[in-house]
Amino acid sequence: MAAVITVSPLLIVAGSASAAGNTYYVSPNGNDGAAGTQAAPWATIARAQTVAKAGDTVYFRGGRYAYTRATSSCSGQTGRVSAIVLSKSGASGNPIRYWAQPGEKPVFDFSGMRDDCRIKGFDVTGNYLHLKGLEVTGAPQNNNRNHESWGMWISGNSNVFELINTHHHMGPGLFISGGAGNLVLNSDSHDNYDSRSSNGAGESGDGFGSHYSPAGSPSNVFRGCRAWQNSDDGFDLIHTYSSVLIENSWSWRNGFIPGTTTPVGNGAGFKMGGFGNKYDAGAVKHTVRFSVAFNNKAAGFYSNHHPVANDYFNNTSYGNRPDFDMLGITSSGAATGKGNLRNNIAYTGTLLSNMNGTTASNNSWNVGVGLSDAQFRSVSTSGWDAPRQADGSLPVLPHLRLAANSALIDKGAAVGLPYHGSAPDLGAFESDGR
Ligand SMILES: [Ca+2]
Ligand SMILES: [Ca+2]
Repeated sequence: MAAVITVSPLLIVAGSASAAGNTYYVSPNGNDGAAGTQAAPWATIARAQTVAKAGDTVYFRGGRYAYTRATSSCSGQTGRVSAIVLSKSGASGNPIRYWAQPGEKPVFDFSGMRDDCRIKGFDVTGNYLHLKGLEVTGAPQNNNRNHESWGMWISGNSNVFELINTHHHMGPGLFISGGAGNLVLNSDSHDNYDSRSSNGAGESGDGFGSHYSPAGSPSNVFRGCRAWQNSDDGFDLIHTYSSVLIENSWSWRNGFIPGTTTPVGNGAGFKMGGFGNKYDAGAVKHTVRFSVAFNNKAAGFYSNHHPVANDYFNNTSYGNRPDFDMLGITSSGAATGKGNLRNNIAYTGTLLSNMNGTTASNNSWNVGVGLSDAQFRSVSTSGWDAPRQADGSLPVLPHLRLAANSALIDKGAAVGLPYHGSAPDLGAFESDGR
């Protein structure tokens, strides 16, 4: 049945005529035979997708959307199935929006799925989609013959994932596989642990990943994201051929069984590329800036045998082992330091590894300042998972921000990014210049 809708006025957007979209509703108490209106919502995102088109908005009412079976059968115990497939695309400047009803919390819960193969919770193959405010949890491994399942798998392009809270999957929380030009904005991925992986428990439970994107394709961007208590890495960029930008993001306590101090997976805060310890001529430069890693099992910032020097600008690494590990690889396969490091702070933990071969200046270890807790307003490692600000950006905490009289203020080098005062400060948080 077609939904009863109100036709909105036409808008002129960026020189092209574009109809303001229609609005639909989905509720855990809805019915896919209903009209899809606020008064008579649908029950499933799949039903909404059959109707929604570019420019439309689908609102999800709060509550639990529980899934027990995939859209197809497992081809075998190592096959792949999906609970939700978003294959219908929006258009440039005119996405299909799948948004939480403002003030409400829709939870997509895959923990009840019993499919005996690898499971994708969300399988996003479409382009120009905007998902916002959705909580995604529980993608299971129902056998021990695979490396992981996935909370969200993205092979589409030019999508926005905003205010996503993806957690407690038996595999990565959000995994971009071949997609390009996607923006992951103000999202959290945590407590992911693939306890039944065939290559070892916990070895694939990353928070966020970007992998396999083709050479020359637009960057995937992670901005304002947090990854914590994931069994493998917080952010992982292994095996990708298009540049990735990570900024204003935090990563902590990865590499342990969630909620414990028992080590399991790799445990890097930001794993910035690499190709399985091999040289690859297709490698490109990635960037991580204004980001914080602390108390990860292994490196806070890790080059992971990447063949190209990444840019590491204005990051703070605290209590990692080590804080910066710049292990790269030469074209002949030899180990060497690779990285361009400016304005970073390494404090506590084991600081630095594989720096020979990098270009590093104006970092905390270069400027002749003895670090102590007094350089910071706070060195607390609690509360980093606090609620976000009203606009979705990260909470403002005193932790690892520079004290008013810190000797690290204005000690940085200009790298083409905004700053206050006479020069950039060191670390992830620029002080106000006074
Ligand atoms: Ca990983
Ligand atoms: Ca400054």
